[in-house]
Amino acid sequence: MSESTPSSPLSSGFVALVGKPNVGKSTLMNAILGVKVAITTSKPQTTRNRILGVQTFPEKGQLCFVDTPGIHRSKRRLNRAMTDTALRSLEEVDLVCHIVDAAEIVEWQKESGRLELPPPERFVMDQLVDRELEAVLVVNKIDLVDDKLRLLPLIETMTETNDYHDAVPTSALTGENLDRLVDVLFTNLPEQGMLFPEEMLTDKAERFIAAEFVREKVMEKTRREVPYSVAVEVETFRDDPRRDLLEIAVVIHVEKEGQKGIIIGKKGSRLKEIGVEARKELEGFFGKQVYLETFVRVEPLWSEDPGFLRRFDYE
Ligand SMILES: Nc1nc2c(ncn2[C@@H]2O[C@H](COP(=O)(O)OP(=O)(O)OP(=O)(O)O)[C@@H](O)[C@H]2O)c(=O)[nH]1
Ligand SMILES: [Mg+2]
Repeated sequence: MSESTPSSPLSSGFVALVGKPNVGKSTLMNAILGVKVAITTSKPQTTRNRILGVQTFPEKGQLCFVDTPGIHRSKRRLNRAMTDTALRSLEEVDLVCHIVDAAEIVEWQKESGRLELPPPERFVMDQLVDRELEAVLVVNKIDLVDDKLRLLPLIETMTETNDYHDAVPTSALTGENLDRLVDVLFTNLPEQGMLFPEEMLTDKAERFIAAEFVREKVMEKTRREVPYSVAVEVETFRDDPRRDLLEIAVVIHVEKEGQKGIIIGKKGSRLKEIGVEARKELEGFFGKQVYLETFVRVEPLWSEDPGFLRRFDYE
């Protein structure tokens, strides 16, 4: 054995991050990767695609996270496709992190006087049990819970029932206990060496990331149905090495004329803000200057159009 060979075998595998919308799946993946690969907002149903994020731990192995859209019920075609994407991701993973919101759980337990998971979380759990998947319960957002002892009975019950190998309280926002979660994940993954080259970060193309960063800003700056009526597409992505400049042009698709007006804002003020903030993030991610152009286009009822949904890899 050479000096650089790790003493214990390397474990690795695909780890799906699943749960209801807005529980912190994407925040948790970004926190462990140390890079923002998946967009996050305070609004539910932010993630729409399956996103791979790989983190290599030279001494331990590789965690290949599969971030997924939040599992929820809806009549809308886009939303049904999102939940289908999340459930389909379960077919190809070694381990599942079922992420729940600690504050919501504590609230529900107080109201109902029951120790089990609330119905939407039970629905997710049943999907894992039906598929006989190896799973870990992640009780996230513990920074929002004052009386953390209230979580202990749930954590005990959940591991006793054998539905989960372990239950780990975390805060993806503050980073609390994420190192413990990483250790728990490694103990539940097969010893199979590294699956990807060390420098691998994601399977998503630069164009996808660029479009998503813009969509994040649109979602943050709009309300009601508007954040859910937006799809962003990169029309131009040109790397000019001579000038160390990235030229990116995106189209923000909306469903109605009124939504176009909202996104553009008074004298173009909102679209300008979106552009400035997205550009800053893109420059941080790509490590070079970005020239970003934004256009808004009306595409009536795109969220019900199978062709459009396929074009965005939503369906
Ligand atoms: N206080 C607190 N907020 C958190 C924590 N983790 C995530 N959040 C916040 O919760 C919101 C939702 O986070 P996301 O990571 O987008 O949640 P998600 O589960 O990926 O949501 P969808 O993609 O919509 O399914 C954001 O405002 C995050 O900043 C946490 O541990 N504590
Ligand atoms: Mg997400």
